[in-house]
Amino acid sequence: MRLAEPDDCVKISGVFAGRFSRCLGAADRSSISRLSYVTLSSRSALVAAALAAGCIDLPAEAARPRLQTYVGDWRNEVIYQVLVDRFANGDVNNDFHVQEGPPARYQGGDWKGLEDHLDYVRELGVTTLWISPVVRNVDTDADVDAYHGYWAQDLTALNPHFGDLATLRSLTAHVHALGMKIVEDVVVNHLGQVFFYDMNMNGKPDIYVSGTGSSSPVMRTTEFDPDFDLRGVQAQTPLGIAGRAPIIFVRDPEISREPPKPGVLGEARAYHGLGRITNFNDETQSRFGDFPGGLKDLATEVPEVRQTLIDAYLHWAEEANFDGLRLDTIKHVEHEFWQAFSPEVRLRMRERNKTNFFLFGEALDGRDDLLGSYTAPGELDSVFYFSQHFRVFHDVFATAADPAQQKPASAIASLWSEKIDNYGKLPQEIGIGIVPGKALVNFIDNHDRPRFLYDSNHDLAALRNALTFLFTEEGIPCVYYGTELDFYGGNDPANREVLWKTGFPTQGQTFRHIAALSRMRRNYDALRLGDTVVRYASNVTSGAPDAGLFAFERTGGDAGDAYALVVVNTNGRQESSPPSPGMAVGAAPGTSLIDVLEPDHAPFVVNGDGTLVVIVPVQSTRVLVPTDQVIVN
Ligand SMILES: [Ca+2]
Ligand SMILES: [Ca+2]
Ligand SMILES: [Ca+2]
Repeated sequence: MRLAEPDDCVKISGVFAGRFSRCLGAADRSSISRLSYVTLSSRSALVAAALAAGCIDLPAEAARPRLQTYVGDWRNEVIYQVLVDRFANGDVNNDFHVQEGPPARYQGGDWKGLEDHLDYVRELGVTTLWISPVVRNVDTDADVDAYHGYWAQDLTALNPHFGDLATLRSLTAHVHALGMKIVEDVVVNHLGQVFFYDMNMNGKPDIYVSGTGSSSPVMRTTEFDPDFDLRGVQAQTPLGIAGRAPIIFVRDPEISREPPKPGVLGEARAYHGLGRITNFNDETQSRFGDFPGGLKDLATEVPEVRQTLIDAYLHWAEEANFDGLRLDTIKHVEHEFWQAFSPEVRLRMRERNKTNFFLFGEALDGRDDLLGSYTAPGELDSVFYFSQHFRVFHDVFATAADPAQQKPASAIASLWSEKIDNYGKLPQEIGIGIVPGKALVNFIDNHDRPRFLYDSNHDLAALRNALTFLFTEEGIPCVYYGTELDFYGGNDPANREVLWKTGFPTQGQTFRHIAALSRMRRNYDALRLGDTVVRYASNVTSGAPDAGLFAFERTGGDAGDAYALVVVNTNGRQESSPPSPGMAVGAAPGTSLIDVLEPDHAPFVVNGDGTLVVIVPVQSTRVLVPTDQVIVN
């Protein structure tokens, strides 16, 4: 063996060393652990030995993946949102800057950990993973870490806390091998805390206190995160303002706080430079201001910036074989950006043989018309149904214990009736082939909202009822990791619990409930593909037999003759039923319907006049399917 040249050295760590240590004996393991750098030739020998032992699938990890389409109809998918740092720690070699315990610090989870626990995810019945952003971040800012991945610094590098390209490719390859899919989380609105505004022009980042005189309030200004100023953040001298403050990029390699990459992102002209949003209701601030925390707003209208963002994120989709993009903070970016971004992404993925590439966006906003505006022709396939998060999952389900707080079930009908006006009326060209209003991403909670159990004062029955609703309504269900284990954290970061400390149990009631709902949704075309007709929507939450009752049919459309009638009692205090003679339904008179969630219950038979009598126990749901369509498994 020749002596190693520096360039020949390859670090053996992460997935590579982990796989070795599983395959080799104890003596070999200890020698590997001492060996952080080996020569290429000795590495090759180790690889050959491991391949011979059948424990490394090297081509899948090392080679550029051959892209292909894994998804037929996105409504067949169930999305599972994973905060990578919090799900599973599969490789302690990447645990730098980890501080176990405090939820605002890195905890050590990574892609290898997720790959190691795909069986857990699969048992839950979810089919598509949405993972944290993959690119390198500014590691830490003001003693809070970028464990969530939303503080990008270098779009050309992967986040070393999560793994390397081989690890990421290995994860996506394993996901696809199991028949699952995986989407990339993309932020184009801003980067992390990468520069400061040198307001006093002394070349260093300062914090000052001003206005301490008797008549004015005390103001604390940090040059990293000054308030919005439409003129641009201003330099200030004792003589007054002095034009735009210089933008100075920070160089602190220890925490990856360095001039951003690639290209133009390292220049001041790539940013709006107007300071932090202080009023989110101000459209100008919302569009052009820095996100709170000093997340620097990108000048997404500058062609070079726009192209850089498209190229950088598509690169990872191509390198890692992602099946779609979850797009962050879309309402803080101009529509023209999405009109340029979306068609180019679709075309380029199609050129690489991947169609049905899903583009879905996040606007944290209750305005349904605003959400829908991003699904206009030429923009996104879908958005998170945030209006429903507020107006249904919070207002109707999470408040079920209190009739004074709870909104009636008619609020659901009212929201759904807005879909037809607010969302794009045609599938996107070269998109997923589904009208946006029929492919909304439904969710109960996520990493930016208090968990449902926190919001509902730990109302487990309400959670399970909300989950049944999530899995039976039109659209694509999305489950936030930990929901299956009854996590109950409040606002960020309390809602970002470490999952692996639970030991990945799969026998809890909520876990089994979600698994059963996934199976049910898979079994019944109506629940995935059917159109929706609302059959009953109570106006009251108490004081009447029908309090809290809501019923909708799923049938027709791409489901053909498949039929399901979902009858929900949102009420937390009483059973509920429609007034005599029952509710009018679309199933023919005499049709016998089975509750597939309670198949031992006697069938419900449609009356001769087309009405149906159905009593729904407190805070539960009946999913009724014609007897001749029932699938037994
Ligand atoms: Ca780790
Ligand atoms: Ca300064
Ligand atoms: Ca912006």
